[in-house]
Amino acid sequence: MRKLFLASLTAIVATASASLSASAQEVTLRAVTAFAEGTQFSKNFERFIEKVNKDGKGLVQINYIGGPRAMPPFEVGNAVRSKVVDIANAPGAFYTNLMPEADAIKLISKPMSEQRKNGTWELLNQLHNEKLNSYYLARQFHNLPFHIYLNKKIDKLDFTGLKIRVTPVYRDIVQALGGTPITTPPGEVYTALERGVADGYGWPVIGIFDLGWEKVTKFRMEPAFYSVEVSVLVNLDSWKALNDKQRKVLSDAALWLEGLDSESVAAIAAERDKHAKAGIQAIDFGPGESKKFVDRANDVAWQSVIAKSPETGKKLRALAGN
Ligand code: 173
Repeated sequence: MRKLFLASLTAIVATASASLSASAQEVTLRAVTAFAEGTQFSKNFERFIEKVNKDGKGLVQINYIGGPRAMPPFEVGNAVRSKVVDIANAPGAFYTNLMPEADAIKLISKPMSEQRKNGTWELLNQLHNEKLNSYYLARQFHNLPFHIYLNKKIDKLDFTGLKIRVTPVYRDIVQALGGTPITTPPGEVYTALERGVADGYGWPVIGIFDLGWEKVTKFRMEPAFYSVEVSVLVNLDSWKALNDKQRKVLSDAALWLEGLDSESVAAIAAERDKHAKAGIQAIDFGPGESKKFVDRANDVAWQSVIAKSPETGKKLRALAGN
């Protein structure tokens, strides 16, 4: 009798600890994005989440909390730093308050496969570790540029008298050309244009249709410049708490996500076409002026990064090679 009791007790304990270790093995991470759900700069991150949730069954799952409805975009960096969330999808431009060097990521346009080999990823990861308490899991959109969109026609590269909506991505070049920068998150762009609070805005070559901005946009200024960057960051404590198998699910999905950049070329062509159909005209000052603009945009942005962080800024510029 006593033997039987002990045997069944052992069985119960064994079952209980098995399910305990099974559930302890599957970790659920909370994720937010700095862009509206379902829009261009959240979409691939959402595909990444789907992939992790499929490949990571029994190991690691992601609970997608959402975008700006859940958290203000400029708070996302701080949220991943302080572990309010475990994963964030955000551009460096939205957390330069915590990591001034994040403003340099837009100036690095080498493919991630190269950045992972030549030391760029390593340096940026180290900076994210130190300043954002985060692991730099992935960087998206290295081959997608930005533009300045305008509602007032200009006949030379001069923004004097123009108020232009910016984030840190465009602030230095807008100021260098005499414009007045107004910083807003993406969610406030439509109203700023509609009310004439802004005469134009900076944004990537794709994505203006997501929030209806084509209705309040007349011109797209050429040339395209910089390199869009939206990174996936994992809180460093959350990352360290994962085991090797769990980290592999995330790292493999990160490489897959970076591989989606191959879709950019077709997306750019389709979007420029869509601009034309929506009546958005290109303002183009020709190859000479365009080159001057791109060189100026690069120089003022690097100067600004190097002024804030001389040693690291110079290292990043050497790695970027521009
Ligand atoms: O314009 C912005 O809000 C911005 O900085 C950005 C950065 C990356 C992708 C999309 C927008």
